Amino acid sequence: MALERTFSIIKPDAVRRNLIGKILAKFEEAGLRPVALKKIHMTRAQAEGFYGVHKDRPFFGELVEQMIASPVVVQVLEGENAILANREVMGATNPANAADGTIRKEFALSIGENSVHGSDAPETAAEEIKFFFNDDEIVG
Ligand code: DAT
Ligand code: MG
Repeated sequence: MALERTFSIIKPDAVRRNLIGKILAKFEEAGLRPVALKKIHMTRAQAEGFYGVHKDRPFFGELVEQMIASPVVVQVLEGENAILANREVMGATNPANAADGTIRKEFALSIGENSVHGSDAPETAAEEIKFFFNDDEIVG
C-alpha cells in the first residue's frame, strides 16, 4: 500500500445544501485526510480549464455553468491508495448507479449535479492539485 494524494471538489450543489461536513465525514471514514482545503468561487476560465478534457462533450456548457454557479470546496486528500479510495467513496458518476453508502448515492441530485469531483489517476491527481494549490498550502 502506498500513501497517495488526490484532488477533490465538493461541488456547488452540495455546498449550497450545507453538506460540506457530511461529505468530509465520508472522506474521513474512508481513511482520507484533508491536507489542504479551501472554499473558492471558481471563475469561468478556471472551470473551462479544469474540465478541458471534456470540452467537446455535449454536457460541457452545462457542467461549466454548474461549477461556477456558487462556491465550491477544493481539497487535497491523503491516504493509502487515496485516488482509488476516493473514487470508491464517491460512487458512480450517475447517482442512479452509485452503490449504497457512497457520497453520490446519498447526496447527488443528478448525473451533472453529483456533489463531488475526484481525480481518476496519478497523473490527473498531480495536475489537478497543482491547478488549485501551491506547495505551501499543503500541510501533510
Ligand atoms: P466523474 O466526475 O465521475 O469523474 P466524468 O469525468 O466522466 O465523471 O465527468 C465529469 C463530470 O461531467 C461529471 O461528474 C458530471 C458531468 N457529466 C458527465 N457525464 C455527463 C452526462 N452524460 N450528462 C451530464 N453531465 C455529465
Ligand atoms: Mg472525471
